[in-house]
Amino acid sequence: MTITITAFEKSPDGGKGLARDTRVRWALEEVDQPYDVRLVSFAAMKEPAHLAVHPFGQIPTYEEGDLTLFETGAIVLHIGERYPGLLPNDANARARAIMWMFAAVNTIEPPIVDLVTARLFERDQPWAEARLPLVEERVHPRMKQLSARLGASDWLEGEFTAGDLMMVSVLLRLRSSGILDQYRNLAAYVARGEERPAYQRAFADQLAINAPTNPAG
Ligand code: GTB
Repeated sequence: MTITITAFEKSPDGGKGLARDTRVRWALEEVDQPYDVRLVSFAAMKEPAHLAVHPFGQIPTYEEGDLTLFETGAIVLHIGERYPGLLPNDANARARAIMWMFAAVNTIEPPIVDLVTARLFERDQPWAEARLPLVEERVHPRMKQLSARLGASDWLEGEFTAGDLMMVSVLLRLRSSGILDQYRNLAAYVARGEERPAYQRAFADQLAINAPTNPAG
């Protein structure tokens, strides 16, 4: 059955892989499933055809036969349950991997999104200078706690799982702030994720669409 995802027609990051379709691409590459991509413009995302697939008018979405999904956590979980390679067979290990997926999107990602928003989109606001340090301060406790838990391990629960895929994807958005590099084991963890051949393929595929030199972009 053909899998189709949606992605930005032109990602604002110019192909750095920070838009959330990259994590879905990565999951599909990890489980070796081919997929099509339907590119959507910002305007098209708010039109009825796309809103029927994604009620909040965002990317990415996932279509497979009569199944339509939005929310990257749900999409990656579905991929992990449908195809081997991302979730352990052992029930407890599987539950722990899913726990880390939730931790990534529910505990780690929100302060990071606030920081990215403050750094990139609120810079010109009169209150930006006062707000930025506050937002940064909220990221550090989570980084410290995650760093302590990961310790010297390669992955959060022994083997690589969908929990790592989501966590690395979320942490990647911190890199440009310089904060990720302040936590050496987390920076190395993210680099390990990026070194995976499946990530490399996912990254290259989104770059092919979004690179500034792409005449179609
Ligand atoms: N919780 C949802 C999920 O995980 O699927 C969040 C989806 C989401 O935020 N999608 C964004 C979107 O469609 C794209 S990824 N935004 C358009 C809109 O809301 O109108 C967020 C994003 C956008 C751009 C960059 N960038 O350029 O660096 C990085 C991340």
